[in-house]
Amino acid sequence: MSELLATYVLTHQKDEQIDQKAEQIALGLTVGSWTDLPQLKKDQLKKHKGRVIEVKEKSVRENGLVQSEVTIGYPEANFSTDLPAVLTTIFGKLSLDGKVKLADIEFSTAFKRSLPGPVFGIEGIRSKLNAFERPLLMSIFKGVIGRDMQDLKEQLRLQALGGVDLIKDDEILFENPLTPFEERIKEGKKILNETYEETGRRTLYAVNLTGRTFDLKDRARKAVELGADALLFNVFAYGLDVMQSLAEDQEIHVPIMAHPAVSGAFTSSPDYGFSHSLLLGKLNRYAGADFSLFPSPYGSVALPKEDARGIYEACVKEDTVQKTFPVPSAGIHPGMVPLLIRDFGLDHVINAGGGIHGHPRGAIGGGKGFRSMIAAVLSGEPIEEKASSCQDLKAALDLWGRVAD
Ligand code: 1AE
Repeated sequence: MSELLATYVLTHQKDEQIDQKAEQIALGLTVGSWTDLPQLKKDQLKKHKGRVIEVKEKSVRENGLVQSEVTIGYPEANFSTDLPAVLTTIFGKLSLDGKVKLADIEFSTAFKRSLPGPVFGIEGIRSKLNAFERPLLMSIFKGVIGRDMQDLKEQLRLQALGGVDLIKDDEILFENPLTPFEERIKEGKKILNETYEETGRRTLYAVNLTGRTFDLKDRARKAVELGADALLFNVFAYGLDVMQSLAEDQEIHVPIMAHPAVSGAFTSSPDYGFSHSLLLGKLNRYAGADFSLFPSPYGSVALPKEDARGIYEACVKEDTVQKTFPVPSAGIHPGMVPLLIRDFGLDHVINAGGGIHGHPRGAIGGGKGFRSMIAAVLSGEPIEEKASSCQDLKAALDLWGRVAD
């Protein structure tokens, strides 16, 4: 009988009986309730009751509270093959029941067959761009709310000429009369074809897929029909299952870029919610994200390094599904590139909004400064030497400096 394993971290008083609590969870989230149910049948218990697999003490905090790790096995016969059913079973009422954090889920191989994973993945994205053996570079439209198509087109052109591989909409750009969704796609395509003719470099544009949930598929299909390269998606405002449905739709055959907006409400507490690696790494990946954006350890919105690394690992480790491109983001500038490459290797996307547009020589200089820094780190050329031959890198380092940890 197939089982799904859920690992929780419980924060509790030293004298609390965690073995008992674990048994209550295993029974309460499957066939039992808070009171005895004498009518439970033996064969029902055998087939449907959760089982406690492991209970171990993890750490004792300064305030005396203990953290214990509890792993429960849930019979997959209890739920249908969809993430809402899984999450409601293993972390439904339990998520409201004291200091419990869902650290990890281990799906059976059979269950994993129902999850699409990224349709393109790291390999597919690299092939589209013909860019290998280096981190990709992405920039973000900034300050475009209240601006018209002319401004947007100019910003797109400058970003592409700076040498970025990808450009994404700002996640807070929604349908609006000045820069409508369909216009952004059509006009964006023209501009990026022009810059391709000029530079020979492909740049992909991820347009923000927004609106009411039940309109999303039609909007996404329309986007693809108009030639959209990729879709940005605020997955945690909608839900993982919504993203999964988009990824599974063969008419929506474009990469999906999962934005972490709203996820902090589910992940940031040490005692409640989901672990970062589970939500932004594993679940995003299984539900079909080709890219997962998350705060890096270094910028304006930062995660502890072990959390950021945990997301990265969950995106790229060998599995039955393709790999998701990890995108450590927020407040990134060229002075952080050596640390980003050290921490996340070649298979990640360096993503910057302010670090491109705020460059003293404009967005073209911003992109070039990043590309030059990436080249220096990969070739081992001393940064000072590279900066002396590249004005754009020098200007970025003069303004923002280098970051060390
Ligand atoms: C964690 C997501 C980062 C993001 O989407 C964004 O817009 C970052 O902007 P900058 O690079 O901080 O200006």
